[in-house]
Amino acid sequence: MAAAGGQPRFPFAGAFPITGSGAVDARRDQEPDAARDMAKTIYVLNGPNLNLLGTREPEIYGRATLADVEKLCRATAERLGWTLEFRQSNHEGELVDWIHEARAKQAAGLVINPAGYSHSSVAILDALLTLAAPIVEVHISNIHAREPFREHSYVSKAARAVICGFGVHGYALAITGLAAMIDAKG
Ligand code: DHK
Repeated sequence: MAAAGGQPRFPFAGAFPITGSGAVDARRDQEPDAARDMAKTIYVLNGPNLNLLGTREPEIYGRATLADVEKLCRATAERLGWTLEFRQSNHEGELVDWIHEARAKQAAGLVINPAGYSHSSVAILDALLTLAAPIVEVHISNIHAREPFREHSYVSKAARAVICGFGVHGYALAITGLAAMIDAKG
């Protein structure tokens, strides 16, 4: 196909720009930075009612607040040289969206306390099963020493490790263990 001026015309030229090596090099310089950041990022996701930590059934979940847990997680991650995304939601779909985000951004690993959704959510399990990165499941309480319905967790099917019964210290153990798993692989 030739344009009026005798120049060949490529209808998809705009969609598939042919760039000089300078532009390609510039992109190459940028992309690895973002990829490198995410390669050092761990997601810590918290499910429903964990925003009430500290005041919710303290005889089971203790007196530490979610802000205390975040501080503990950040200190642990920082000591190990990891960056942290720390989130909590009372909504199943939002947790699923964050798992998709961790997948899309190629996070290095994910810690999740799915709280009540542990025992009911196939949607969260399915989302976790799409992640190539290792997953550690955390429960503050010992779910095996409580009501029978808490003994089964759907999420465990996708988890490389499960920690329960250590109180909020379990989060620090989860991050430490996850970091060791990632380092061992990479
Ligand atoms: C937290 C919850 O909210 C419960 O629904 C789970 C978990 C246990 C925990 O121990 O962190 O059954």
